[in-house]
Amino acid sequence: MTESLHVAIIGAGMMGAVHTRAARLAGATVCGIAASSEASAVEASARHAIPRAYRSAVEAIEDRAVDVVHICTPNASHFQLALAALEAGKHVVCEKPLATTERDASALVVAARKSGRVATIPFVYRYHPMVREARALVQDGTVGALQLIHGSYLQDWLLGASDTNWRVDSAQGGASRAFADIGSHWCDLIEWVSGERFASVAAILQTTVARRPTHTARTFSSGSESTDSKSAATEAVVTEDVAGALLRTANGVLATLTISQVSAGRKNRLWFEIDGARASVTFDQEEPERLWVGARDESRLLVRDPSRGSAEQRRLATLPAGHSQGYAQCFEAFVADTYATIRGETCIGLPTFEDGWRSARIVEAVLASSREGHWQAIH
Ligand code: SOE
Repeated sequence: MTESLHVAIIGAGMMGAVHTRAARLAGATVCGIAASSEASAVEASARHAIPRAYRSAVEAIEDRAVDVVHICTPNASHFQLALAALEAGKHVVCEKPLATTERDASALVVAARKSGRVATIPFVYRYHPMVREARALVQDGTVGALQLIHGSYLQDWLLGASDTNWRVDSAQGGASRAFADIGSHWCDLIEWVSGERFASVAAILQTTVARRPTHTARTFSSGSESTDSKSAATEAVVTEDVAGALLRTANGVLATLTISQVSAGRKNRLWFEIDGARASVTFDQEEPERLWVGARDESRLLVRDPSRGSAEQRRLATLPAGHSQGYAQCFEAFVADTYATIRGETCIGLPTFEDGWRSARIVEAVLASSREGHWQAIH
């Protein structure tokens, strides 16, 4: 039996809990947790039965017992923490976006390459078994030459004028909010499933809720993804609630994308369709057990089934057909693949810091296009 990996979690919010659970299910020992203050680290360590509450993130990174550091803090802290963890010789799992600027994301890729450590980023929707099936259908020619890609990623958790979160604050979340937070998932997924690379973009970002309560949470303490600590005062919102983007791939395929965090009733609806010369494939993250395959004569609904379909669908379908898998299993598979890679195995489609940097380049082109009002190249 291989020895269990030892893990430190930095960040005690919703994502800290998701990472802790996935680390344990993948067989790791969670040694300790750091939060925005020692008191919240103590509280989180008791809540998750984690033996050690670190006094600071630095203490977590310097813990000699730790092999892997999971960074689950607000975006603006990712760069410094990931860099420090790599320099301390740790493997790193860093929440997305990898950094709030393309330059910092690129520096992290350099640091990761130099360290020789495994450095991954949870673009976890790649881990839906039916997403793997969609990719296989593109790769085996079932879909045929690509004609058009379209889709959206819609949420409603910031619909109300009283809703806020650290992500709204550009100092903590970065210059782009909705696009960097969820548009990044869609772009990563499409490039990975279709094999295409976006080469240019024309985008418009808009703020639809002009003022929101001033956010008062400390650096990375919030316990939920929805609204958290806020004051009665309001302030002008500078990050976008909605975005529209036209993209063209290097092979000339057109893609259209709609992003929103203010679409009533849409909770986490990442949806895409890839239309080819022979067939179309459609995936909906809120109905992840199925994949619609459209054809002129006869359309089909494929259902996740560990005994059917592509090798990667079978590998990731850990529950029998009809016993729903979802987001949690995606996250668990991503963390398990990260640890398997640390042990020297090769895992298909593991998103790394290179993918985080790629995403930062797309986000920066989107911001520039919206600001300047014209097409931008994506390098
Ligand atoms: C909030 O918009 C959020 O939690 C994102 O930050 C995640 O990356 C996405 O998977 C779900 O929504």
